[in-house]
Amino acid sequence: MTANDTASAFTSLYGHAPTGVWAAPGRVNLIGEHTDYNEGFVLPLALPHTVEAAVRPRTDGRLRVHSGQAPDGLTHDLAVGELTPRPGGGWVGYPAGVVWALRDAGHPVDGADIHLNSDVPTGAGLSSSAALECAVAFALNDVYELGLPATALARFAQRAENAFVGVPCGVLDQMASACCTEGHALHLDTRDLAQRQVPFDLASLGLRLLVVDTQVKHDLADGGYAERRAGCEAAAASLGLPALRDLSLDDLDTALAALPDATSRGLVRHIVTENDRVNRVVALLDSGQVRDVGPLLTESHASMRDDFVISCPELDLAVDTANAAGALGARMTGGGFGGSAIVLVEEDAVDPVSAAVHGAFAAAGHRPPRMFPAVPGPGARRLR
Ligand code: GAF
Repeated sequence: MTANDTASAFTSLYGHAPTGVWAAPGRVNLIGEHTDYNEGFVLPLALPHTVEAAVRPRTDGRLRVHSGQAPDGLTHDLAVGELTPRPGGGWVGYPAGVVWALRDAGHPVDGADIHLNSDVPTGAGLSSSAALECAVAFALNDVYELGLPATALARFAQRAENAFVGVPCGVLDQMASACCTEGHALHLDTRDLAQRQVPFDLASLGLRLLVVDTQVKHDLADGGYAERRAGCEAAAASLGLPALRDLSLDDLDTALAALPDATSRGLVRHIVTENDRVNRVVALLDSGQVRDVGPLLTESHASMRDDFVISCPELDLAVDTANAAGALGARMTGGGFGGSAIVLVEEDAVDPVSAAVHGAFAAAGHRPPRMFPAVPGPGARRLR
């Protein structure tokens, strides 16, 4: 996939050249899961996989969108003035939602022709939706000269997903796609979007981060995600806190004793310990103790499996098998209920660990996983 291919496809489709081509990446989250809508900490890195958007503005109030990956092959033609939130409306809701969110805030976006081209795996917990939203948001920001900073574009992308598509996600994925930089993980405080780029160069240390896409498709709209979010918000309210971010590790036991049931105790324990793990991982990266990050990844997985209850047999098998085969640590990444795991591994253990995971999936009768190394790439940008 190249920007020139995406531009040529645009030209054949619409009969005129695009103004430009923009790209926004998918992500893996190194640690800090479900902490974002609890106003806590996350540590994502951008994948080299991107959604590319070739875009040309229109002045007649029409929004035409086409995706090279959509099975229907259709070009959808919508009136920007009539866009209304439509939960469950399919992939068109992501670009349409970004146009709607910008216009709803008073930005003069009068229409566009858009062609999308993606190599971010979908339903794999790698943020294909946020990448799509960010590619479109960055393109519209440029072609309409809106002058919005990356953090504002990420917020518009999140609003598109929350209010237009109807998925109550936090801001992790959109901020990762908008603000990650090559060679770094993004330490983000999701309360005020304060951020720091943390150097993350595993190759120079003889290490690798493997992504294991279990091929179990997950959908954030399927209810489990919204249920966890509602449970966290209810627990914070019952503890008299603005958000679970405001509960410290020191006060955790007292808070747990005050909660009425095991489900809410599990949610709270995961969020408080996970925020602490994010900050411990950042401290280890800062002090060059990168191998010591491994056990914290595995602890995070156990917390999501046992306390937050968002893992699945394939994710557990990937994590357990990788660790038994010599990985330094592993965890599921993203929303859960399927999708991908990440594995921190010594370079010379990549082959045995990969073979062990493939073998375990075959023996269990699961679909073969897709595995690839994650090397932190750049965030959203104009390609041409
Ligand atoms: C999904 C959501 F979109 C994010 O906002 C975040 O909550 C993540 O799940 C879990 O950390 O990717």
